[in-house]
Amino acid sequence: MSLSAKDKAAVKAFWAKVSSKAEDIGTEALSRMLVVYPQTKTYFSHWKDMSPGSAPVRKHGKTVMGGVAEAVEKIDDLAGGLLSLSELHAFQLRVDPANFKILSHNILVVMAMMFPEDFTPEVHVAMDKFLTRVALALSEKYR
Ligand code: HNI
Repeated sequence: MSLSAKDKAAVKAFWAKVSSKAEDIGTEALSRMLVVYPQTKTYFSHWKDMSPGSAPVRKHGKTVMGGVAEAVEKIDDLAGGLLSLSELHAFQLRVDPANFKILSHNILVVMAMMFPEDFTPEVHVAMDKFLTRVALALSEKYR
């Protein structure tokens, strides 16, 4: 399930269109993840407020999408490009890698919601494959 040249071009073009809204995408995706998959809340118990759109959710939504932006830049070598982020999640944060799939799904849902015109079937396939590869790259250091 590797990304074709066409997929990569579609990811880059879509990201160029939506990246100015990265903070909103991240906030909505994280908000939904915490509501729809409440088991993910355990990692954020140190936050004052985990409710949708709260200040820490917004701040972390922006941070996570910074990671996605980095992944778009490193699209030709995701495992290498996301290595230190993978190490951080594996050894320090100890996030169960099953959760990467869950957040990726939420990011995809929110992108479809926020950009229905640009989210064509081709973009859908490319972004789905890309986010799956990102989740896989983040899981790299777990074994
Ligand atoms: Ni994640 C911190 C990117 C999925 C829990 N995470 C970060 C940081 C980035 C990041 C960037 C900040 C790193 C730093 O400080 O150097 N995380 C990403 C990306 C994904 C992801 C790109 C997947 C698309 N993280 C997840 C998931 C969880 C998660 C699925 C848990 C459910 N991340 C964390 C936690 C922190 C974190 C916890 C520390 C934040 C804090 O406030 O303590």
